[in-house]
Amino acid sequence: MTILVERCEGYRRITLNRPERLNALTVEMAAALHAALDEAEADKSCRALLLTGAGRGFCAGQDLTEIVGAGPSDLARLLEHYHPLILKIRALPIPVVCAVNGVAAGAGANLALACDIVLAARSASFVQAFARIGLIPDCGGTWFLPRLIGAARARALAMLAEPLPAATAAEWGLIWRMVEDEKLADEGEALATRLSTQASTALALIKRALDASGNNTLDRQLDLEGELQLEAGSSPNHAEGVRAFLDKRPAAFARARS
Ligand code: T3D
Repeated sequence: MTILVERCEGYRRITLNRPERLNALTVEMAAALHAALDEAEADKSCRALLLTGAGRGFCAGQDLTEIVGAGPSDLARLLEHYHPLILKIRALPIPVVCAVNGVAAGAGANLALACDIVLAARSASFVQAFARIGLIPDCGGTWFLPRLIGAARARALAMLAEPLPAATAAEWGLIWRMVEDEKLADEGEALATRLSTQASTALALIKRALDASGNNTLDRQLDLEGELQLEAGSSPNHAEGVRAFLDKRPAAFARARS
């Protein structure tokens, strides 16, 4: 099995599972991952996802043995599999936590950056390895990097293809947080569990609003906020959140997405 999917209370854990190749991606694996995301979306009781890797790596990007001697049409075929995966993660109406347990290189780095909240182990690193093999960052790398860390750092990471240690990635704002290696699994689970108990409609709408902001003017974004706030405000979770605050008790949000 190239990926493992576990159903946990309120969320699903997806583990990339080709540890002998540092979980390098194959077309088969990308298809399995896409199917797992579709299934998670269809299951209304699933309110968060946790993505991580088996073994000492998170994901070493495209499995290079699969593209040896590949021509342009083969490369296009690969991108046909990867780009929908990235768009799918961004479009999912649930938060995706990525627990980067080791090196995240090439498409593997950008798969992690496509997720909503990225935690990384101290020993992990992020490598835009593409230029080393005569390619450009794909899977959204040229989009995510400048937005997350600014043009100067994005250019150097993409052109030099040097590993960025997790500590620096956190310091630069490429990821949410670095944690000690032995704490990564617990922290990832705690985050996914916590997100799964929050107001799911609000989290889905926050994701939509933030993703749209990069291409909006302030007045268009205010319009969007108004539209989405009306939707959030008419959800039973909003009423429960307010009642819980006034009752001085924890909110008991719906266990299923609407
Ligand atoms: O054209 C297209 O658009 C297609 C899409 C492309 C998107 C991409 O992702 S392009 C970038 C592809 N990825 C890379 O170029 C990274 C290649 N790997 C590395 O540079 C290094 O392995 C790492 C920096 C990630 C880790 O280094 P290290 O020293 O910790 O481990 P290692 O010894 O290099 O790797 C361990 C094993 O995994 C090794 O196999 P072995 O010798 O034990 O049998 C190695 O060959 C294998 N491995 C690592 N990465 C890949 C891989 N096998 C196939 N494909 C890989 N990407």
